[in-house]
Amino acid sequence: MRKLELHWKILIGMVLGLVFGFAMTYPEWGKDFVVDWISPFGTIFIKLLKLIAIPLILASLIKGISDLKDISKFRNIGLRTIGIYIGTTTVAIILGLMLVNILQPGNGISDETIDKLTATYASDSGVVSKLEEATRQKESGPLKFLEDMVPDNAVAALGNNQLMLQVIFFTIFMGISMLLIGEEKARPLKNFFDALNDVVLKMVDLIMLTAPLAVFALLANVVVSSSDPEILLALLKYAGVVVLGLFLMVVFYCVLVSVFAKKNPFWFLKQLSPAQLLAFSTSSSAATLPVTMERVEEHIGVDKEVSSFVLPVGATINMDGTSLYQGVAAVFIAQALSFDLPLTAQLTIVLTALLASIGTAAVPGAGMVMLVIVLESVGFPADKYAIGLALIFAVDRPLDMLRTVINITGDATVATIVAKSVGKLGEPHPQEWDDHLDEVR
Ligand code: DAS
Repeated sequence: MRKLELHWKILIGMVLGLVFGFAMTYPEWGKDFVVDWISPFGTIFIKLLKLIAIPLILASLIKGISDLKDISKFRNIGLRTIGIYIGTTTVAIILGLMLVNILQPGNGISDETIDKLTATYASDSGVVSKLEEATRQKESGPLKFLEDMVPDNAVAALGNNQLMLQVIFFTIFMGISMLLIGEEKARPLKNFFDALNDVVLKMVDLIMLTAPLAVFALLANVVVSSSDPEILLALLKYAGVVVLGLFLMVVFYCVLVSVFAKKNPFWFLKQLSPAQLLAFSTSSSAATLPVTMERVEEHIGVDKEVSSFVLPVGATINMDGTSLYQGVAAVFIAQALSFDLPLTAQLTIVLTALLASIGTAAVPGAGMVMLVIVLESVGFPADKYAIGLALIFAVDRPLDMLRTVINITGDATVATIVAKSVGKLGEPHPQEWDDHLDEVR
């Protein structure tokens, strides 16, 4: 049988995981069996990917900057990247607000559904923990994220996935300093990071060989943990508006790739698909980052000098899917609870959803935490936050999976068009994952 490409194996693992998950919803022991004996394989996979995300950022960013040989090029790439990130996120939020105002998903919700959702979820530990996290975020000042970016302990920063921005800051600082001391003096350190980069990419390949089993476990767990179908049905219109917006964002990215990178958008999506499947399965941009980098560099042809900066920064601050979702969710909750949101308030949402998506951590469910910041910005009554989150909690996990796919697709799109704009978009040089099997046998 022709050797199946890995992303087909991943897709098969996902489908089997969904089928197995549904099957396990029937026997009463089914959910516990999946949670206790299947789900851990998915958790281990996510931990492995997040484990190597930090050394990969460190090695590839140092290599990327030191290969530049000229700091002005780095500044050029950095400014273009941040500018386009802000642009695509703003488009996402405005698109979301247009759709939720036109389709009005919140005005169709009946009072008994609102009462049922409130009774079921308002005091749910998932909602309560998100409200507590949002309070902690709110108590910090507007420049807290800038302050947090500077680590006071390089080793600790390297060891903590949540503070990926700190690692990026430390690595950029170190890379620029390497450029300043001159190529000769920095060579031993550059050779070390070049080798580290190759080793870590090999580790990504090896971890990816377990991906089919991991996504099987992750999807089975999502199914057994989902809410009852009746509630999902009540929120179908709201979920439909988010999904429609996310789909239109993919169309937007296809236009950008076609016009500015001169690449066939369907070819682009196919090359990126393994990373998108992982983003869907893991709901974590951070966990998916090593695979996004591997796909963008080796299968789309973006030079490391661009991808090593654009993708790690994008995984932490560029979340177009999340920002669109936050715009839709905020207005949906206001509609459902008859809280009036004039146009001026919605313009405020554009700014706060942009900032909220920058501050959203690249981990599952983080987008819902920052939604509270958006609600507060438009004067939504604080005593109704729990009810508001309760209205959308039941469908948040599948929507989180989809918005994470859009988040990493947006990052890959920007990396591709920035690379093209600075002449660093070459030919793909794919190293198929399975090819490494022969080497390690
Ligand atoms: N799951 C987040 C991510 O990793 C996005 C979100 O929670 O909205 O991109």
